[in-house]
Amino acid sequence: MTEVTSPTARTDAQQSAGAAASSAASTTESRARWRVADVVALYELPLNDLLFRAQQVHREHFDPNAVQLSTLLSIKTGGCEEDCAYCPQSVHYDTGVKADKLMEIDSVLAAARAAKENGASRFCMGAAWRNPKDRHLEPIKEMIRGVKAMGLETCVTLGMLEPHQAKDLADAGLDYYNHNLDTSPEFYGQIISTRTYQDRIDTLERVRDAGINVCCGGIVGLGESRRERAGLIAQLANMDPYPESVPINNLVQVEGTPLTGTEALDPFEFVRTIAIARITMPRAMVRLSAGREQMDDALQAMCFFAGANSIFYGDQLLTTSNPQAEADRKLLARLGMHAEAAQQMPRDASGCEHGCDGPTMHN
Ligand code: SAM
Ligand code: DTB
Ligand code: SF4
Repeated sequence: MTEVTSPTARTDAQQSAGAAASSAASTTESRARWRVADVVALYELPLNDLLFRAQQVHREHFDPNAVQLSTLLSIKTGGCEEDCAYCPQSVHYDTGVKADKLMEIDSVLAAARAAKENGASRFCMGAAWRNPKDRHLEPIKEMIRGVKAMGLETCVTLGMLEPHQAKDLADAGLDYYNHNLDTSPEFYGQIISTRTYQDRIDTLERVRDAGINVCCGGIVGLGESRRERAGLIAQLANMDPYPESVPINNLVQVEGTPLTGTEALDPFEFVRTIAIARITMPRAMVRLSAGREQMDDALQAMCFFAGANSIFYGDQLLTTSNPQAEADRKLLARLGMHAEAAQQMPRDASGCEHGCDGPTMHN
């Protein structure tokens, strides 16, 4: 039977070190390799066993009742030349999304100010580009500096980057770059034909080399198999180091895209995916991303129990809607959860015996 308690170590030395260490908090975890079969075995656990393990891992590293809030803004909407089959912003599909120019800096900063006042701690700016041109980066760097000056963390997602562009963004003080692997290498070709999996990995390496935190996850409900979902998680978890932030999107079906009409994913399979992201990437922020508006409160609560500790907060994602901020505040209050004001620092192995995150938790 497949071992489901730990990833496969790369070397004998790491293997013996890994065996001696506890399953989740080991210092060898970032060097350990998850085989797709290991991840499939996690998917096959009874749901209660999987959730119990995920919650244990979650509590070893985070305050289980804290949620980080990121607000998204589409700073350049539509007209994208890529053909991602899920995306309403691709020129290849007739979805009614019209192509806009890059927003003015002042309007972006006004939106960031509103997000801050509403309680967000991170502001994410998304552009529907295959890749930005160098001339686009000047205003975007201004936006990053302006948003940072408000005390918000910054994230941008602009498509593929050249090494000098990643460095430029790092010099402007960018905290996170979002670029998703989206799905497994095997299924990828059925979803996107205009750029390769390796293109995505190259950009992620450039972001990492520039010293920017990596926000990288994927999208489920595309019609992929469980093994292909496991393949995505294995790819993410085997990045060395794995991403600091892992958005898990559930497909929002938009009329006009080729994926409209795809059979919806079993909600428990979505919860399992969150739990497995938590177990395989213990210190990452796991973000319950697109698709939340289609979930009821109980399902979202299960996702938090499974280890999700970040959400997109604000009435709009990029082109589709998100739960109203007021509804999210009420949900968090009903669950006894609270918004994380700033970056949640993962608890280290010497963390407080009460399961707190450090001295500030005792105030
Ligand atoms: N153009 C950039 C790129 O592709 O990297 C940035 C924006 S793109 C919209 C960011 C991510 O949003 C995609 O990688 C995908 O995971 C997610 N996404 C896009 N459309 C979606 C949809 N209809 N439902 C769920 N997630 C979606
Ligand atoms: C991510 O993984 N999900 C966000 C963010 N990164 C940029 C985008 C979700 C988009 C959902 C479809 C839309 O609103 O257009
Ligand atoms: Fe373009 Fe990004 Fe949409 Fe793909 S996901 S079509 S790259 S905006």
